[in-house]
Amino acid sequence: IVRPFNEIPGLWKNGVANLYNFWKLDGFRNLHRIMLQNFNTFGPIYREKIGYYESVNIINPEDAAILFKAEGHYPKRLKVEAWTSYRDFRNRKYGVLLKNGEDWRSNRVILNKEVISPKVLENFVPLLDEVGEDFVARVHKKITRSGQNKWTTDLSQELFKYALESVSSVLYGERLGLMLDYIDPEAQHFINCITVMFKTTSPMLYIPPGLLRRIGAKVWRDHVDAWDGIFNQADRCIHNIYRQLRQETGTPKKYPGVLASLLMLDKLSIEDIKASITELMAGGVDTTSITLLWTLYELARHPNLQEELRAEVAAARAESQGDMLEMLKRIPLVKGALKETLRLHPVAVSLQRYIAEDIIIQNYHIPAGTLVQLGLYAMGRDPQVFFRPEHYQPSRWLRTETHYFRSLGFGFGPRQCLGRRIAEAEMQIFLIHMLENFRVEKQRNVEVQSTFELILLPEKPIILTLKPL
Ligand code: HEM
Ligand code: 2DC
Repeated sequence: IVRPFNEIPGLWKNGVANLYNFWKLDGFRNLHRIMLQNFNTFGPIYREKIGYYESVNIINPEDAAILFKAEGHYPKRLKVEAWTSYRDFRNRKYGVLLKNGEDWRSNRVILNKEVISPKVLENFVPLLDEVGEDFVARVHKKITRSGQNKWTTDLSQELFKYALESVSSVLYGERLGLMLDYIDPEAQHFINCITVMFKTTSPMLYIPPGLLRRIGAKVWRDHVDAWDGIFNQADRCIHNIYRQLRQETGTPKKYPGVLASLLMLDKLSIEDIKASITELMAGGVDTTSITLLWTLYELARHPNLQEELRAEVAAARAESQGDMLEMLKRIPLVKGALKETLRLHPVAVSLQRYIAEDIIIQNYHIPAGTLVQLGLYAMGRDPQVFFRPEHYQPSRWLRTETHYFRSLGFGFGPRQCLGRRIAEAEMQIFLIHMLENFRVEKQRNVEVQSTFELILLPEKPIILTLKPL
Protein backbone atom coordinates (compact mmCIF):
# COMPACT_ATOMS: atom_id res chain seq x y z
CA ILE A 1 0.00 0.00 0.00
CA VAL A 2 1.31 3.44 -1.04
CA ARG A 3 2.05 5.85 1.79
CA PRO A 4 0.91 9.49 1.65
CA PHE A 5 3.10 12.52 0.89
CA ASN A 6 2.84 13.79 4.46
CA GLU A 7 4.56 10.69 5.82
CA ILE A 8 7.83 11.23 3.94
CA PRO A 9 10.52 11.57 6.64
CA GLY A 10 12.42 14.80 7.09
CA LEU A 11 12.21 18.32 8.46
CA TRP A 12 9.62 20.22 6.49
CA LYS A 13 7.24 21.65 9.05
CA ASN A 14 9.04 24.85 10.06
CA GLY A 15 10.97 26.50 7.25
CA VAL A 16 12.20 29.40 9.35
CA ALA A 17 13.53 27.22 12.20
CA ASN A 18 15.20 24.96 9.65
CA LEU A 19 16.80 27.98 7.98
CA TYR A 20 18.20 29.01 11.36
CA ASN A 21 19.70 25.55 11.95
CA PHE A 22 21.00 25.46 8.39
CA TRP A 23 22.70 28.79 8.94
CA LYS A 24 24.24 27.55 12.23
CA LEU A 25 25.73 24.57 10.39
CA ASP A 26 27.19 27.00 7.84
CA GLY A 27 24.83 25.32 5.42
CA PHE A 28 25.33 27.98 2.75
CA ARG A 29 28.74 26.43 2.12
CA ASN A 30 28.03 22.85 3.24
CA LEU A 31 24.89 22.03 1.31
CA HIS A 32 26.45 18.91 -0.25
CA ARG A 33 27.57 17.50 3.11
CA ILE A 34 24.23 18.32 4.75
CA MET A 35 22.41 16.46 1.96
CA LEU A 36 24.69 13.45 2.44
CA GLN A 37 23.97 13.49 6.16
CA ASN A 38 20.22 13.79 5.59
CA PHE A 39 20.27 10.66 3.41
CA ASN A 40 22.15 8.88 6.21
CA THR A 41 19.57 9.98 8.76
CA PHE A 42 16.33 9.61 6.82
CA GLY A 43 17.13 7.02 4.14
CA PRO A 44 16.80 7.23 0.34
CA ILE A 45 13.97 9.78 0.37
CA TYR A 46 13.41 12.83 2.57
CA ARG A 47 11.35 15.96 2.52
CA GLU A 48 12.78 19.32 3.49
CA LYS A 49 11.93 22.98 3.87
CA ILE A 50 14.61 25.64 4.40
CA GLY A 51 13.32 29.20 4.36
CA TYR A 52 10.90 29.23 1.45
CA TYR A 53 12.68 26.43 -0.43
CA GLU A 54 10.76 23.17 -0.23
CA SER A 55 11.71 19.86 -1.87
CA VAL A 56 11.67 16.09 -1.85
CA ASN A 57 15.15 14.58 -2.12
CA ILE A 58 16.11 11.26 -3.67
CA ILE A 59 19.41 9.43 -4.23
CA ASN A 60 18.87 6.18 -6.18
CA PRO A 61 19.41 5.89 -9.96
CA GLU A 62 16.18 3.87 -10.25
CA ASP A 63 14.29 6.71 -8.57
CA ALA A 64 16.02 9.24 -10.82
CA ALA A 65 14.60 7.30 -13.77
CA ILE A 66 11.08 7.69 -12.33
CA LEU A 67 11.67 11.40 -11.75
CA PHE A 68 12.83 12.08 -15.31
CA LYS A 69 9.99 10.08 -16.80
CA ALA A 70 7.64 12.52 -15.07
CA GLU A 71 9.41 15.72 -16.18
CA GLY A 72 6.85 16.39 -18.93
CA HIS A 73 7.22 18.27 -22.23
CA TYR A 74 8.52 21.44 -20.64
CA PRO A 75 10.97 20.27 -17.96
CA LYS A 76 11.40 22.86 -15.25
CA ARG A 77 14.28 23.18 -12.77
CA LEU A 78 14.35 24.96 -9.45
CA LYS A 79 13.78 28.62 -10.20
CA VAL A 80 16.91 30.52 -9.14
CA GLU A 81 15.14 33.72 -8.10
CA ALA A 82 18.32 35.75 -7.76
CA TRP A 83 18.89 35.32 -11.51
CA THR A 84 15.33 36.07 -12.62
CA SER A 85 15.10 39.03 -10.19
CA TYR A 86 18.20 40.60 -11.71
CA ARG A 87 16.74 40.37 -15.20
CA ASP A 88 13.38 41.74 -14.07
CA PHE A 89 15.19 44.55 -12.23
CA ARG A 90 17.26 45.54 -15.29
CA ASN A 91 14.55 44.79 -17.82
CA ARG A 92 16.55 42.14 -19.63
CA LYS A 93 15.16 39.12 -21.42
CA TYR A 94 15.54 35.62 -20.02
CA GLY A 95 17.70 33.26 -22.05
CA VAL A 96 17.24 29.53 -22.39
CA LEU A 97 18.57 28.96 -18.86
CA LEU A 98 15.69 30.86 -17.25
CA LYS A 99 12.86 30.55 -19.73
CA ASN A 100 10.08 28.02 -19.22
CA GLY A 101 7.20 26.49 -21.14
CA GLU A 102 6.75 26.95 -24.89
CA ASP A 103 9.07 29.98 -24.98
CA TRP A 104 11.87 27.80 -23.56
CA ARG A 105 11.16 24.92 -25.96
CA SER A 106 11.08 26.98 -29.14
CA ASN A 107 14.35 28.73 -28.26
CA ARG A 108 16.01 25.54 -27.09
CA VAL A 109 15.17 23.62 -30.30
CA ILE A 110 16.91 26.25 -32.42
CA LEU A 111 19.89 26.55 -30.06
CA ASN A 112 20.28 22.76 -29.95
CA LYS A 113 21.07 22.67 -33.68
CA GLU A 114 23.85 25.23 -33.32
CA VAL A 115 25.30 24.26 -29.94
CA ILE A 116 24.74 20.62 -29.00
CA SER A 117 23.96 18.59 -32.14
CA PRO A 118 26.76 16.16 -33.06
CA LYS A 119 27.31 17.84 -36.44
CA VAL A 120 28.63 21.08 -34.92
CA LEU A 121 31.54 19.26 -33.30
CA GLU A 122 33.55 19.39 -36.52
CA ASN A 123 33.25 23.18 -36.43
CA PHE A 124 34.18 23.46 -32.75
CA VAL A 125 37.10 21.04 -32.61
CA PRO A 126 39.62 22.99 -34.74
CA LEU A 127 38.88 26.16 -32.75
CA LEU A 128 39.25 24.38 -29.41
CA ASP A 129 42.38 22.55 -30.55
CA GLU A 130 44.07 25.86 -31.28
CA VAL A 131 43.29 27.14 -27.77
CA GLY A 132 44.64 23.89 -26.31
CA GLU A 133 47.91 24.28 -28.23
CA ASP A 134 48.25 27.86 -27.03
CA PHE A 135 47.70 26.78 -23.45
CA VAL A 136 50.51 24.24 -23.75
CA ALA A 137 52.82 26.88 -25.27
CA ARG A 138 51.98 29.18 -22.37
CA VAL A 139 52.85 26.52 -19.78
CA HIS A 140 56.15 25.75 -21.56
CA LYS A 141 57.00 29.44 -21.37
CA LYS A 142 56.20 29.58 -17.65
CA ILE A 143 58.40 26.53 -17.08
CA THR A 144 61.32 28.08 -18.97
CA ARG A 145 60.94 31.35 -17.06
CA SER A 146 60.96 29.58 -13.71
CA GLY A 147 64.51 28.35 -14.42
CA GLN A 148 63.73 25.13 -12.55
CA ASN A 149 62.35 23.04 -15.39
CA LYS A 150 58.98 22.90 -13.67
CA TRP A 151 56.07 25.15 -12.74
CA THR A 152 54.35 24.91 -9.37
CA THR A 153 51.14 26.89 -9.06
CA ASP A 154 47.43 27.16 -8.36
CA LEU A 155 46.19 26.73 -11.92
CA SER A 156 42.65 28.02 -11.34
CA GLN A 157 43.16 31.50 -12.84
CA GLU A 158 44.94 29.99 -15.87
CA LEU A 159 42.08 27.53 -16.32
CA PHE A 160 39.44 30.26 -16.09
CA LYS A 161 41.24 32.02 -18.95
CA TYR A 162 41.52 28.79 -20.93
CA ALA A 163 37.79 28.13 -20.49
CA LEU A 164 36.73 31.68 -21.39
CA GLU A 165 39.03 31.68 -24.42
CA SER A 166 37.59 28.32 -25.52
CA VAL A 167 33.92 29.16 -25.14
CA SER A 168 34.43 32.61 -26.73
CA SER A 169 36.23 31.18 -29.75
CA VAL A 170 33.28 28.86 -30.35
CA LEU A 171 30.60 31.49 -29.71
CA TYR A 172 32.24 34.32 -31.63
CA GLY A 173 34.56 32.48 -34.04
CA GLU A 174 37.27 34.80 -32.77
CA ARG A 175 40.03 34.74 -30.21
CA LEU A 176 40.04 37.04 -27.18
CA GLY A 177 43.80 36.59 -26.67
CA LEU A 178 43.67 35.32 -23.10
CA MET A 179 46.63 32.97 -23.56
CA LEU A 180 48.95 35.98 -23.91
CA ASP A 181 50.94 37.66 -21.14
CA TYR A 182 48.97 40.88 -21.20
CA ILE A 183 45.23 40.32 -21.16
CA ASP A 184 42.34 42.72 -21.56
CA PRO A 185 41.38 43.94 -18.05
CA GLU A 186 37.73 43.77 -19.14
CA ALA A 187 38.08 40.03 -19.70
CA GLN A 188 39.67 39.58 -16.28
CA HIS A 189 36.82 41.61 -14.78
CA PHE A 190 34.30 39.35 -16.53
CA ILE A 191 35.96 36.28 -14.98
CA ASN A 192 35.87 37.85 -11.50
CA CYS A 193 32.22 38.83 -11.94
CA ILE A 194 31.19 35.24 -12.69
CA THR A 195 32.77 33.99 -9.46
CA VAL A 196 31.03 36.72 -7.44
CA MET A 197 27.72 36.07 -9.24
CA PHE A 198 27.77 32.39 -8.23
CA LYS A 199 28.92 33.08 -4.68
CA THR A 200 26.23 35.69 -4.02
CA THR A 201 23.52 33.47 -5.46
CA SER A 202 23.64 30.77 -2.79
CA PRO A 203 22.21 32.71 0.19
CA MET A 204 19.43 33.94 -2.10
CA LEU A 205 18.28 30.36 -2.65
CA TYR A 206 16.83 30.54 0.86
CA ILE A 207 16.18 34.24 1.47
CA PRO A 208 14.01 35.90 -1.20
CA PRO A 209 16.05 38.38 -3.28
CA GLY A 210 13.05 40.74 -3.38
CA LEU A 211 13.32 41.11 0.38
CA LEU A 212 17.11 41.56 0.30
CA ARG A 213 16.67 44.21 -2.38
CA ARG A 214 14.15 46.19 -0.31
CA ILE A 215 16.44 46.27 2.72
CA GLY A 216 19.42 47.18 0.52
CA ALA A 217 21.41 44.08 1.50
CA LYS A 218 25.04 43.83 0.37
CA VAL A 219 24.60 40.39 -1.26
CA TRP A 220 21.93 41.77 -3.54
CA ARG A 221 24.03 44.81 -4.48
CA ASP A 222 27.11 42.65 -5.13
CA HIS A 223 24.96 40.30 -7.18
CA VAL A 224 23.66 43.13 -9.35
CA ASP A 225 27.17 44.52 -9.87
CA ALA A 226 28.39 41.06 -10.88
CA TRP A 227 25.64 40.51 -13.46
CA ASP A 228 26.14 44.08 -14.74
CA GLY A 229 29.79 43.25 -15.37
CA ILE A 230 28.84 40.00 -17.11
CA PHE A 231 26.24 41.61 -19.35
CA ASN A 232 28.47 44.58 -20.25
CA GLN A 233 31.28 42.35 -21.44
CA ALA A 234 28.95 39.99 -23.33
CA ASP A 235 27.19 42.99 -24.94
CA ARG A 236 30.57 44.26 -26.18
CA CYS A 237 31.48 40.90 -27.74
CA ILE A 238 28.04 40.48 -29.28
CA HIS A 239 27.99 44.00 -30.68
CA ASN A 240 31.39 43.47 -32.30
CA ILE A 241 30.23 40.42 -34.22
CA TYR A 242 26.93 42.05 -35.13
CA ARG A 243 28.75 45.02 -36.65
CA GLN A 244 31.25 42.85 -38.56
CA LEU A 245 28.40 40.79 -39.97
CA ARG A 246 26.61 43.86 -41.28
CA GLN A 247 29.75 45.13 -43.00
CA GLU A 248 30.48 41.81 -44.62
CA THR A 249 29.25 40.98 -48.11
CA GLY A 250 28.83 37.48 -49.47
CA THR A 251 28.97 34.29 -47.46
CA PRO A 252 32.02 33.64 -45.28
CA LYS A 253 34.23 30.67 -46.13
CA LYS A 254 35.07 29.52 -42.68
CA TYR A 255 32.81 28.68 -39.71
CA PRO A 256 31.77 32.03 -38.22
CA GLY A 257 30.83 30.89 -34.68
CA VAL A 258 27.55 30.20 -32.87
CA LEU A 259 26.46 33.84 -32.58
CA ALA A 260 26.93 34.70 -36.27
CA SER A 261 25.25 31.42 -37.28
CA LEU A 262 22.21 32.28 -35.15
CA LEU A 263 22.05 35.82 -36.54
CA MET A 264 22.22 34.56 -40.13
CA LEU A 265 19.67 31.85 -39.44
CA ASP A 266 17.25 34.62 -38.43
CA LYS A 267 14.89 32.37 -36.46
CA LEU A 268 15.30 33.96 -33.03
CA SER A 269 14.91 37.64 -32.18
CA ILE A 270 18.13 39.55 -31.56
CA GLU A 271 17.14 40.01 -27.92
CA ASP A 272 16.60 36.27 -27.46
CA ILE A 273 19.94 35.53 -29.12
CA LYS A 274 21.75 38.05 -26.90
CA ALA A 275 20.17 36.64 -23.75
CA SER A 276 21.18 33.04 -24.48
CA ILE A 277 24.65 33.87 -25.81
CA THR A 278 25.33 35.79 -22.58
CA GLU A 279 24.26 32.77 -20.53
CA LEU A 280 26.44 30.46 -22.62
CA MET A 281 29.43 32.72 -22.20
CA ALA A 282 28.91 33.03 -18.43
CA GLY A 283 28.08 29.33 -18.02
CA GLY A 284 31.19 28.29 -19.86
CA VAL A 285 33.92 29.49 -17.50
CA ASP A 286 33.88 28.14 -13.93
CA THR A 287 32.17 24.86 -14.85
CA THR A 288 34.76 23.37 -17.21
CA SER A 289 37.79 24.98 -15.53
CA ILE A 290 36.97 23.58 -12.10
CA THR A 291 36.27 20.14 -13.57
CA LEU A 292 39.66 20.23 -15.29
CA LEU A 293 41.37 21.33 -12.08
CA TRP A 294 39.81 18.42 -10.17
CA THR A 295 40.88 16.05 -12.97
CA LEU A 296 44.51 17.23 -12.84
CA TYR A 297 44.37 16.86 -9.06
CA GLU A 298 43.16 13.26 -9.36
CA LEU A 299 45.78 12.47 -12.02
CA ALA A 300 48.49 13.90 -9.76
CA ARG A 301 47.27 11.64 -6.96
CA HIS A 302 47.25 8.59 -9.25
CA PRO A 303 50.55 8.59 -11.23
CA ASN A 304 50.04 5.10 -12.68
CA LEU A 305 46.63 6.02 -13.99
CA GLN A 306 48.15 9.16 -15.45
CA GLU A 307 50.62 7.01 -17.43
CA GLU A 308 47.79 4.77 -18.64
CA LEU A 309 45.92 7.79 -19.96
CA ARG A 310 49.08 9.09 -21.60
CA ALA A 311 49.53 5.78 -23.39
CA GLU A 312 45.93 5.85 -24.60
CA VAL A 313 46.39 9.38 -25.96
CA ALA A 314 49.67 8.45 -27.70
CA ALA A 315 48.02 5.46 -29.38
CA ALA A 316 45.04 7.58 -30.42
CA ARG A 317 47.37 10.23 -31.87
CA ALA A 318 49.25 7.61 -33.90
CA GLU A 319 46.09 5.92 -35.21
CA SER A 320 44.42 9.14 -36.27
CA GLN A 321 47.52 10.85 -37.68
CA GLY A 322 46.82 13.88 -35.55
CA ASP A 323 43.24 14.45 -36.78
CA MET A 324 41.68 15.71 -33.55
CA LEU A 325 38.09 14.80 -34.44
CA GLU A 326 39.25 11.21 -35.03
CA MET A 327 41.32 11.24 -31.87
CA LEU A 328 38.31 12.09 -29.76
CA LYS A 329 36.75 8.76 -30.82
CA ARG A 330 39.74 6.79 -29.50
CA ILE A 331 40.10 7.97 -25.90
CA PRO A 332 37.54 6.07 -23.81
CA LEU A 333 39.66 6.17 -20.66
CA VAL A 334 40.12 9.96 -20.87
CA LYS A 335 36.32 10.25 -21.19
CA GLY A 336 35.95 7.88 -18.24
CA ALA A 337 38.27 10.11 -16.22
CA LEU A 338 36.03 13.11 -16.85
CA LYS A 339 32.95 11.12 -15.82
CA GLU A 340 34.79 9.97 -12.73
CA THR A 341 35.68 13.57 -11.88
CA LEU A 342 32.05 14.64 -12.21
CA ARG A 343 30.97 11.68 -10.06
CA LEU A 344 33.20 12.69 -7.13
CA HIS A 345 33.28 16.44 -7.78
CA PRO A 346 30.04 17.35 -9.58
CA VAL A 347 29.53 20.98 -10.59
CA ALA A 348 25.85 20.71 -9.63
CA VAL A 349 25.13 19.35 -6.15
CA SER A 350 21.69 18.22 -7.34
CA LEU A 351 19.41 17.94 -10.36
CA GLN A 352 15.84 19.11 -9.86
CA ARG A 353 12.50 19.05 -11.61
CA TYR A 354 9.01 20.26 -10.76
CA ILE A 355 7.28 17.02 -11.72
CA ALA A 356 4.50 17.24 -14.30
CA GLU A 357 2.50 14.28 -12.97
CA ASP A 358 1.97 12.32 -9.74
CA ILE A 359 4.64 9.69 -9.08
CA ILE A 360 5.43 6.99 -6.53
CA ILE A 361 8.98 6.82 -5.21
CA GLN A 362 10.15 4.52 -2.37
CA ASN A 363 6.46 3.73 -1.97
CA TYR A 364 5.51 7.33 -1.18
CA HIS A 365 3.00 9.27 -3.24
CA ILE A 366 4.38 12.57 -4.59
CA PRO A 367 1.86 14.97 -6.17
CA ALA A 368 2.39 16.76 -9.50
CA GLY A 369 4.06 20.16 -9.10
CA THR A 370 6.39 19.06 -6.30
CA LEU A 371 10.07 20.04 -6.57
CA VAL A 372 11.99 16.75 -6.58
CA GLN A 373 15.79 16.81 -6.29
CA LEU A 374 18.26 14.08 -7.13
CA GLY A 375 21.25 14.43 -4.80
CA LEU A 376 23.98 14.11 -7.42
CA TYR A 377 26.88 14.61 -5.01
CA ALA A 378 25.43 12.10 -2.55
CA MET A 379 24.68 9.56 -5.30
CA GLY A 380 28.26 9.73 -6.59
CA ARG A 381 29.57 8.74 -3.17
CA ASP A 382 26.98 6.10 -2.27
CA PRO A 383 28.47 2.57 -1.94
CA GLN A 384 25.06 1.11 -2.87
CA VAL A 385 25.33 2.85 -6.24
CA PHE A 386 29.08 2.76 -7.01
CA PHE A 387 31.42 -0.08 -6.08
CA ARG A 388 34.11 1.40 -3.79
CA PRO A 389 32.96 4.97 -4.45
CA GLU A 390 36.02 6.54 -2.80
CA HIS A 391 38.26 5.12 -5.55
CA TYR A 392 38.91 7.34 -8.56
CA GLN A 393 38.65 4.66 -11.24
CA PRO A 394 37.94 5.82 -14.82
CA SER A 395 37.80 2.22 -16.07
CA ARG A 396 34.53 1.66 -14.20
CA TRP A 397 32.89 3.60 -17.04
CA LEU A 398 34.19 1.23 -19.72
CA ARG A 399 32.24 -1.97 -19.12
CA THR A 400 32.21 -3.63 -15.74
CA GLU A 401 29.50 -1.73 -13.86
CA THR A 402 25.96 -0.75 -14.90
CA HIS A 403 25.60 2.86 -16.05
CA TYR A 404 21.82 3.13 -15.80
CA PHE A 405 21.01 6.70 -14.67
CA ARG A 406 24.47 6.98 -13.11
CA SER A 407 26.21 9.42 -15.46
CA LEU A 408 24.20 12.57 -14.83
CA GLY A 409 26.82 15.29 -14.39
CA PHE A 410 25.31 17.32 -17.24
CA GLY A 411 21.72 16.60 -16.26
CA PHE A 412 19.27 14.63 -18.32
CA GLY A 413 16.91 14.84 -21.28
CA PRO A 414 15.79 17.87 -23.27
CA ARG A 415 16.64 20.23 -20.40
CA GLN A 416 20.17 18.89 -19.92
CA CYS A 417 23.21 21.16 -20.14
CA LEU A 418 23.14 23.07 -23.43
CA GLY A 419 26.90 23.54 -23.25
CA ARG A 420 27.58 19.84 -22.89
CA ARG A 421 29.22 19.24 -26.31
CA ILE A 422 31.38 22.34 -25.96
CA ALA A 423 32.34 21.37 -22.42
CA GLU A 424 33.16 17.76 -23.29
CA ALA A 425 35.21 18.60 -26.39
CA GLU A 426 37.00 21.43 -24.62
CA MET A 427 37.92 19.25 -21.64
CA GLN A 428 38.96 16.23 -23.71
CA ILE A 429 41.17 18.37 -25.94
CA PHE A 430 42.72 20.03 -22.90
CA LEU A 431 43.61 16.68 -21.33
CA ILE A 432 45.02 15.33 -24.59
CA HIS A 433 47.41 18.27 -24.90
CA MET A 434 48.40 18.27 -21.23
CA LEU A 435 49.06 14.52 -21.17
CA GLU A 436 51.16 14.79 -24.32
CA ASN A 437 53.36 17.50 -22.85
CA PHE A 438 53.56 17.43 -19.07
CA ARG A 439 53.67 15.22 -16.04
CA VAL A 440 51.37 16.49 -13.26
CA GLU A 441 52.53 16.13 -9.67
CA LYS A 442 51.25 17.13 -6.28
CA GLN A 443 53.16 18.54 -3.32
CA ARG A 444 52.03 16.92 -0.09
CA ASN A 445 49.28 14.47 0.62
CA VAL A 446 46.48 16.88 1.37
CA GLU A 447 42.86 15.94 0.76
CA VAL A 448 40.89 18.79 -0.78
CA GLN A 449 37.18 18.92 -0.01
CA SER A 450 34.39 20.77 -1.81
CA THR A 451 32.67 23.96 -0.79
CA PHE A 452 29.27 25.07 -2.10
CA GLU A 453 29.17 28.46 -3.81
CA LEU A 454 26.16 27.61 -5.93
CA ILE A 455 28.47 25.37 -7.88
CA LEU A 456 30.81 23.06 -5.96
CA LEU A 457 34.38 24.38 -5.79
CA PRO A 458 37.60 23.20 -4.13
CA GLU A 459 37.52 24.54 -0.56
CA LYS A 460 41.20 25.61 -0.77
CA PRO A 461 43.74 26.22 -3.53
CA ILE A 462 44.99 23.09 -5.31
CA ILE A 463 48.73 23.45 -5.87
CA LEU A 464 50.14 21.34 -8.69
CA THR A 465 53.54 20.96 -10.33
CA LEU A 466 53.86 20.63 -14.11
CA LYS A 467 57.05 19.10 -15.54
CA PRO A 468 57.88 18.73 -19.23
CA LEU A 469 58.04 15.11 -20.37
C1 HEM B 1 22.54 23.53 -17.56
C2 HEM B 1 26.30 21.00 -15.77
C3 HEM B 1 29.32 23.39 -18.71
C4 HEM B 1 25.65 26.14 -20.24
C5 HEM B 1 23.30 22.63 -16.84
C6 HEM B 1 22.78 21.67 -15.88
C7 HEM B 1 23.83 20.97 -15.39
C8 HEM B 1 25.02 21.48 -16.02
C9 HEM B 1 23.78 19.86 -14.36
C10 HEM B 1 21.32 21.46 -15.53
C11 HEM B 1 20.81 20.33 -16.42
C12 HEM B 1 19.46 19.76 -16.01
O1 HEM B 1 18.71 20.41 -15.28
O2 HEM B 1 19.16 18.61 -16.43
C13 HEM B 1 27.44 21.41 -16.44
C14 HEM B 1 28.76 20.84 -16.25
C15 HEM B 1 29.61 21.51 -17.08
C16 HEM B 1 28.81 22.51 -17.77
C17 HEM B 1 29.09 19.69 -15.31
C18 HEM B 1 31.08 21.34 -17.32
C19 HEM B 1 31.84 20.44 -16.76
C20 HEM B 1 28.58 24.31 -19.40
C21 HEM B 1 29.10 25.15 -20.44
C22 HEM B 1 28.08 25.95 -20.86
C23 HEM B 1 26.90 25.58 -20.09
C24 HEM B 1 30.53 25.09 -20.97
C25 HEM B 1 28.07 26.99 -21.95
C26 HEM B 1 28.82 26.92 -23.01
C27 HEM B 1 24.49 25.66 -19.66
C28 HEM B 1 23.15 26.19 -19.93
C29 HEM B 1 22.26 25.43 -19.17
C30 HEM B 1 23.05 24.45 -18.44
C31 HEM B 1 22.81 27.35 -20.87
C32 HEM B 1 20.73 25.59 -19.12
C33 HEM B 1 20.04 24.78 -20.24
C34 HEM B 1 18.51 24.88 -20.22
O3 HEM B 1 17.94 25.27 -19.21
O4 HEM B 1 17.87 24.55 -21.25
N1 HEM B 1 24.68 22.48 -16.90
N2 HEM B 1 27.52 22.42 -17.35
N3 HEM B 1 27.25 24.59 -19.21
N4 HEM B 1 24.39 24.62 -18.77
FE1 HEM B 1 25.95 23.48 -18.12
C1 2DC C 1 22.52 24.78 -7.12
O1 2DC C 1 19.91 23.91 -4.62
C2 2DC C 1 21.91 24.20 -5.85
O2 2DC C 1 25.28 24.72 -15.14
C3 2DC C 1 20.42 24.46 -5.81
O3 2DC C 1 26.21 26.74 -16.54
C4 2DC C 1 19.75 23.87 -7.03
C5 2DC C 1 20.41 24.33 -8.33
C6 2DC C 1 19.66 24.79 -9.34
C7 2DC C 1 20.16 25.11 -10.67
C8 2DC C 1 21.61 24.67 -10.92
C9 2DC C 1 22.42 24.99 -9.64
C10 2DC C 1 21.90 24.20 -8.40
C11 2DC C 1 23.93 24.77 -9.88
C12 2DC C 1 24.45 25.49 -11.12
C13 2DC C 1 23.69 25.13 -12.39
C14 2DC C 1 22.20 25.44 -12.10
C15 2DC C 1 21.53 25.29 -13.44
C16 2DC C 1 22.62 25.78 -14.44
C17 2DC C 1 23.89 26.05 -13.63
C18 2DC C 1 23.92 23.66 -12.71
C19 2DC C 1 22.27 22.72 -8.50
C20 2DC C 1 25.19 25.95 -14.50
C21 2DC C 1 26.44 26.15 -13.69
C22 2DC C 1 25.14 26.99 -15.68
C23 2DC C 1 25.19 28.42 -15.19
C24 2DC C 1 24.84 29.43 -16.27
C25 2DC C 1 25.15 30.87 -15.88
C26 2DC C 1 24.72 31.83 -16.95
C27 2DC C 1 24.61 31.31 -14.56
